[in-house]
Amino acid sequence: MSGDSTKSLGKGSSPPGPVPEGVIRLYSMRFCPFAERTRLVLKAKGIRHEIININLKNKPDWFFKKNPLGLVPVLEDSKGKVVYESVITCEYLDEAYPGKKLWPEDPYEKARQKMIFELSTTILANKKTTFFGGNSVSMTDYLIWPWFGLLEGLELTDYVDHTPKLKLWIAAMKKDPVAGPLLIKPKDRQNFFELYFKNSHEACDYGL
Ligand SMILES: N[C@@H](CCC(=O)N[C@@H](CS)C(=O)NCC(=O)O)C(=O)O
Repeated sequence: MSGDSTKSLGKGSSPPGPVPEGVIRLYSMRFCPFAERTRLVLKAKGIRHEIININLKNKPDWFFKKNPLGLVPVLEDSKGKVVYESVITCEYLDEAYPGKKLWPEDPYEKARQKMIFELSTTILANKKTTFFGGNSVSMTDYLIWPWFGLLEGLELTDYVDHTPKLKLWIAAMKKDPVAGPLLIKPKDRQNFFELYFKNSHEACDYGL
């Protein structure tokens, strides 16, 4: 799994070569919560992958051929198949690759978890289990988690003090061997935002 911490490719860069056989490529950006969803699923399922970071403040022209919207995350495989939109990439990886299933196999259970995902903010405070889908981590947790990292970065976590169940979930996610290590230090995220909102071409490579 290479590329998580490599410098981003920007305007004027050459397009990367073909994706090696047996590997899936993720076009990402280190501070993007949407791309973090896909990175969590790749890691949770143990999928061999490489990451190419894109400079979102100075995008390469070739990137629009991967995703006409110019957004990360985007997946590309060795056959040239491309998938974008974070929830779609996560669902695709879960269905197309073996390993731990992050959505339940049972159609009703899956529908139920998707309803929980849609209603997550309301359900957060009232849930009865540690994780959203039960007592172990599942897709819903990974889809929601990046936004909590973001709140930490913005030092907006005070409201969690009034929702003990949410507090327990955050503590459990921080201990998860997939999600915990991907958490970005609040200071790094703040410094990234400062550059990003100044439209600095250096923002996406902050800290490298
Ligand atoms: N709906 C998209 C949103 C993705 C998105 O907004 N990604 C941001 C980075 S966090 C992006 O690529 N921004 C570049 C831009 O807005 O030009 C998804 O879920 O994948």
